[in-house]
Amino acid sequence: MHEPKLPHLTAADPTLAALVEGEAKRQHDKLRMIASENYVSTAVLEACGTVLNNKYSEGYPGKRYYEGQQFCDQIETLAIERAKALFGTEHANVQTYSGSPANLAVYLAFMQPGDTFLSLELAQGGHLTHGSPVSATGKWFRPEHYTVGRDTGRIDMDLVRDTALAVRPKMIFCGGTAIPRTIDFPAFAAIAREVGAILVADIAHIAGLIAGGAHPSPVGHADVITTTTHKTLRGPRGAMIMASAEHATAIDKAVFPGLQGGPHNHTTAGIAVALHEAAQPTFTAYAHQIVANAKALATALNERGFDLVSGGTDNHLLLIDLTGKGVEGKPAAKVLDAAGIELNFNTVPYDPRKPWSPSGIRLGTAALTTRGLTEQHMPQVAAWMDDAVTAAVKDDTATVERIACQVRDLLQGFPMPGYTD
Ligand code: DSN
Repeated sequence: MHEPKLPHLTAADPTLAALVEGEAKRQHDKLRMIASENYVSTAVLEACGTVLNNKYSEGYPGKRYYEGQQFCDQIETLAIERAKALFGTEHANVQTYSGSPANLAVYLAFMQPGDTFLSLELAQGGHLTHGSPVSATGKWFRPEHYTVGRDTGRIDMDLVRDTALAVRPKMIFCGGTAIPRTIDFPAFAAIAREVGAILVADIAHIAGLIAGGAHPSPVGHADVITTTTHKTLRGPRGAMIMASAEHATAIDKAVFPGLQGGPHNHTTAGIAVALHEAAQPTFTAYAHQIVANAKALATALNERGFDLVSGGTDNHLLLIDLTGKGVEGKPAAKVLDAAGIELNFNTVPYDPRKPWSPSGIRLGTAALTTRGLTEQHMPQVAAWMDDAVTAAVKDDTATVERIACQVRDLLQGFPMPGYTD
């Protein structure tokens, strides 16, 4: 059953309530390994489902365009102060609706249409909003890209510098959605300084690792930091922008009134709770366990002949080229899902295939760490993945069903926030 319980929803709209209950059980029974997902706490769920949904608060604490802000001002201030304390930044904006609007706000703050910026291409591990041709950021601005080494699978900092010197970008993005290795923030900062560019660190994937001390921080190196709040940071679906004091006004004006109207106060409350949770000692242990689990899984998959981009991982994320296993990413992801292992098909660097049917899969260990799994479980997870990928090649449904049962049995012993048996 969903936790908190849903008696009012069940009475008012049983159809919808049944769908939510179905999703809760699905999340309980699956080994959730989509690298950008997690389980929020029941406290976060409660905060997001309150009467804060009823309130408009255009503006910022102390300077709103609507009355009745006695409590919403305090809630947003709490979230801002907690973000600043957790990450050690001078300024935080907690209003952006999600990661893409947060990144768009940064363009609005620092760029004019047609200006050049430098980033990692989506197909190499970047993000849509880092200048993909199908994104507004690729249509309205002029993206130039650095790449990862063809042989190493790692970002080539010499190439970043050479490209920056050649194209003189106004802004440089580091970070992305499929980068299994540590981001060298000091090296990016040195290059940005040399060419006079604003350095933006998009830490959406690794924010929880940074908060928990399991990845170096961009603070003191990047001019601006954007992050979603729902990945390793384990908050509700939302985003934040952090910066030094000198950029505070530009960022705030870009978010409101530049791009958005009223902030979603219920989400702001959930973010405040998640930031409080992330400041506890248990969160440090969780962040380090995510990385330990990812490394153990990488070792076990390597032993089974999986081809990991860059050979392994430094963080929560593994990117795997399945070409050598004789199956494409999409059919493999579908069979793995049927086997109770949820991840996503993904391009790998220099992928000869298209994004809708790429060569690889991407997975992460944040959600299974929240459930309580540790390194000792990772050889078993790797074995299930190997068997499921082989089953995908052979169209072996009996094996897929066997793994799904075994996954469900294992997960019975690991409680899920937001669900009770
Ligand atoms: N949030 C991104 C991810 O899955 O990594 C996609 O925008």
